[in-house]
Order: sequence, then C-alpha cells, then structure tokens
Amino acid sequence: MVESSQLRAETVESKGRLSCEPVMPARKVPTLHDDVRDGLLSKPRSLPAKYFYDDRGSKLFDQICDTQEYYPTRTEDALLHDCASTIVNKLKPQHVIELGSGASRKTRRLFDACAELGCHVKYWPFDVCEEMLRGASEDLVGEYDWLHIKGLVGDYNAGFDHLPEFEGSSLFVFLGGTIGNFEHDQAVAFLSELRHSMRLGDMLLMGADRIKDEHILNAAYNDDAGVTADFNLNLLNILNRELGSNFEPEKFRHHAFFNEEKSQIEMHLIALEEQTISLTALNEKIAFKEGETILTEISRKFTLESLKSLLKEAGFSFNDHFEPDDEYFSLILAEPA
Ligand code: AVJ
Repeated sequence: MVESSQLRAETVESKGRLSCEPVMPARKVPTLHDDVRDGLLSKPRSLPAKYFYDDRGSKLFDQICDTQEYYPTRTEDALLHDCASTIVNKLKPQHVIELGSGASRKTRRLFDACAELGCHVKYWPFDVCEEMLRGASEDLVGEYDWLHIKGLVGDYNAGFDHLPEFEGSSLFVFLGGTIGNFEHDQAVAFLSELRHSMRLGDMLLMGADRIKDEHILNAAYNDDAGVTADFNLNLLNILNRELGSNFEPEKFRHHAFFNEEKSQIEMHLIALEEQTISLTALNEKIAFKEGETILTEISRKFTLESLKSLLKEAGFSFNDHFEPDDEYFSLILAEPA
C-alpha cells in the first residue's frame, strides 16, 4: 500500500517536471512528395537521409550503433563522458537545448556532470517524433530528480524562429555527427540560422566524425551482419508505404563507400536488374536500368581544420575541442562570434 502510493506520488511529482509543446515551423519544409519529385524522378537520383527513420528504421539505426564496426556512437559517448564536466563547468548553463534528441541516450553524460556539479539545468529536447520525445523524457525525469524538461516537438529543418526564449545561458547540443548528413552549403545555412537564435554567452556543442583510414570508414557502413544494408533497403519499404509504390527490396543492393575527393561516405541503393516502379501517390513511374543507383545518404567526414572553418563560416568562434587519442571523432564547442 505504502509503496504503491509513494510510487504514485513520485509519478505525479515527476510528471510536473515534464511537459511538451509544439514549435511552429519558420518556413515550409519540402514534403516527402516534394523530395521524391526533386530527387528521385530526376538524375542522378537521390533522397534526403532524414526519411530512414520510421519505427523499423530507428530500431535498425540503434542496432547499427551496437555493431562492432560502427564506432561513432560509442566513441562520442565515451568522449562526452570524459569532457562533460569541463563543458558544464565552463558554461554553467541554465538550459540544455538538444537538436534531434531521439532517445537522449548520450545526453545523460551531460546530466551526470550537471548532477555532480549541482548545475540543475532545464532540458529542452527538440525532435520531430513526439512519442520518442515523451518516452525518453519520462525516463529522464525519473532518473534525475532535479531535472525539468520541456519537450519541443518540431522539425529543426524548418528553422529556429519560433523557439521559446531561454532566460540565462544556454548550451545547444547537436550530437551524433548528423551535421555530416548536410552538404557544405546546407550545413553553413543550418548553423548560421542556429547561431542567430543564440545569444552572447550561449554555446554550441557539436559532434562530428573525422577522416580516418578508409577501411575503417568503409567497414562502419558495411557491417558484416548486414544491419546497415537492411537500414538502407528499408527506405524502399518506407517509400512503398508513403507513396503506394511497388519497390521490391530484393531487387536492390546496398552499396556504401568512402568518396575521398568529397570526403564523405555515400550510401546508395543499386538496381540489380532493369525494372519499372509505379509511384501511385504521384501518378509517376520510374524506369531503372540495371546498375542504376539512388544516393540515399551522405555522411561527411571532417578534419579539425575543416570543422573549425565550417563553424567560422556560419558565424561561430571556436571555444574548445575534444577528441579521443585515435582522433576518430570530434566534439567541438563554439560560441556566437
Ligand atoms: C546518424 C547520420 C550520424 O551518418 O553515420 C549510420 C547515420 N547511416 N549508418 C551516420 C548512419 C548509416 C549516421 N548519422
């Protein structure tokens, strides 16, 4: 009896520290239909990488992170573990705003440091998926009894004009190396826009993957168990569902390689045979020749110098940098210039 009422009180109490609100888009973002018209119906064929993450895609991505070959997630996590208290000490933030927070797994490293240093921040996870956001936040308020969370439901590709006002200093975090999914110009535009919503004294903590031995890069996107291949091919199931198309994933093959000239991993789906696909929702057909490819993702790899210059171009000044001994991954701290 006592136990269950205590449990109930705790749930009510922690619920009081958690709420969600929508973030209005600052502009219209292209829909999947738009992106398919622009990217898939013209050559060279491509689609933005953001469409991978339906339920199955998100689960497959989690599985990728657990493969032996995919080093970025565990490298970034260990790095954040090591530098979190330095960062928290430096900024003493009142707010942590995370772009694309997902399951907020790595962010716990920051909260552990906050707890230790008595820096009781308010957390603002920003994600398109409200269900994921609520689930992750409920766990977090249970784990950290001082943590207040306001979930921001929205698409960070639609701009930051309608973010709430954060009173006091804020740490913006953009982890996972997702910045690598953007072309250079897109990355500059995205970061400049973010900078404009930041105030003097705020900081940005960004994770980015580094250029390294080509074999290690290639292996990370070609794991032996074939999880990355399934993740890539799952995009065709997503298209079938959203567009009423009739892709047969077995008639395509996963292909990922490091394009040294562009310093990026490219993931492609290659048609194994000639085939014609109907896109019912768009009233269009696509004729694939054997060997024709769809570029489904770029994942750019940086040097410390190229990272610094990207941030500079976006109006940030360098504050600090953290890397492991093998220099596999970067966490870079920058502030509005
Ligand atoms: C989540 C975008 C950082 O680019 O490495 C993993 C996605 N794609 N394996 C990456 C991904 C294939 C990942 N990011």
